[in-house]
Amino acid sequence: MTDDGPTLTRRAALALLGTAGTALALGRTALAQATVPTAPAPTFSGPGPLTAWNGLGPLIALPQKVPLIRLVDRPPLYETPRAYFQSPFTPASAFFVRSNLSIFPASIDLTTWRLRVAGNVRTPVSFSLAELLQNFEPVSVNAVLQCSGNSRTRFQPRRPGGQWGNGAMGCATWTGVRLRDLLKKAGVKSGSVQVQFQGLDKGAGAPGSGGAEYKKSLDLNDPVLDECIVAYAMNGQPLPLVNGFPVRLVVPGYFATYWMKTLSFIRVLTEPDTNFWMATAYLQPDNPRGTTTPQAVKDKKVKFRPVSSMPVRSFIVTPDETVKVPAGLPVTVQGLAMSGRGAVTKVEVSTDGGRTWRAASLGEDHGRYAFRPWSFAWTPKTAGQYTLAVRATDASGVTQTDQPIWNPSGYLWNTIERQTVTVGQAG
Ligand SMILES: Nc1nc2c(c(=O)[nH]1)N[C@H]1C(S)=C(S)[C@@H](COP(=O)(O)O)O[C@H]1N2
Ligand SMILES: [Mo]
Repeated sequence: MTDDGPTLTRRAALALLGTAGTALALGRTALAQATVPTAPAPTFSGPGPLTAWNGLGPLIALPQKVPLIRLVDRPPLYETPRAYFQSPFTPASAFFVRSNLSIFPASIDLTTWRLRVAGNVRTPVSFSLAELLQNFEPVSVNAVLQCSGNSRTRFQPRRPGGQWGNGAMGCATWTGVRLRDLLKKAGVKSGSVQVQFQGLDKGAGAPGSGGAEYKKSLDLNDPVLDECIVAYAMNGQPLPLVNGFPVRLVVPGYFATYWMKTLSFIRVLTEPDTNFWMATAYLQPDNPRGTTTPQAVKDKKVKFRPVSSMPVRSFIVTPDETVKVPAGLPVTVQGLAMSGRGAVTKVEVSTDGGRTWRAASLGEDHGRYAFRPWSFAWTPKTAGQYTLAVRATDASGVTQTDQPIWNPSGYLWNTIERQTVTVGQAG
């Protein structure tokens, strides 16, 4: 469990928004931030859940990036605006940014940079970027990267941490070297249990946590290891530095916490990793949905385990709350769906707030770990307020529900998303 460190200003802004109890468009957000810098920090037992699609913050551009919604500056939490999700692939320049430690490298010297593989191996090895590019078979995967705290603003009672709307996710074509090929070069010795990953970022981490080095580990017998890629390209281009240049780990279907940026150290371990980022942070209740209650946590009745695969989710991208739809004319409702637990098999849309559902058409299949676009033709007959909702089903047989999720860290939100639309008289 970890506090992503919202600023006082953000908390204050959230308090105001919560009291107002409204879903806000971005314009009003900036106003709220500007007018309440000194309001007291609320507790996270209130205010109510935020329902705006995106988190709330100013649009700020980091180096190599387009303006993104800044939630926190240091460590950086920048969210991708909704409009970029009109495509099932997210441009690298618009990809969300999140780091747990405050000091991220400002440059990488490729003449000295090496990716090292060490620990319980026959031969410790290291690779330059050129060697990774030239000496290994390149492989690609289309995969969604999603923060485990994506949509944390939906939690009720509210949870501390980055107050993400839905934009702490993105999908890219990742190209690089199979992790297994690198491990093979080093030769994993018997008695090994996990493989640990570390990048180049530094900083104190949560106060008193001992989390000054961001290290994540995967079990050597986890089948996901066979699909892991050490990626040097994102949509065919080098990764932006803040998204992990020169290489990052890609763990298809798993939450982003394992997708180590500026990956530079791979260590084969003979004991399970008990560092802060494995044993204390990024834990979910030990059930598939990752849900429990505040009372059960208080009573110490909850068994936790590290987060791993992402549950099925779906999102309405257009129309958004700024669009006025004319009655009697067709409008296409569009969006994306995804699951880390099996391909998306069905998407359904409701135009009556979730009472009745009809199948949406699935768009092009870019692979089981990618965003699956969907669309739904809708002709609202009469003027008025409508509530659209979307739910997806994946190959594991799970369909999204209205049941909220609750856990102390605000992870794994996948409840049905809704969107209000105003339909006006045509002509
Ligand atoms: N080196 C490094 N890699 C990291 C992290 C980090 O703090 N340091 N954070 C992880 C988390 S929690 C997330 S959500 C993603 C964010 O990736 P992005 O910034 O490319 O969107 O990176 C993951 N990999
Ligand atoms: Mo994250």
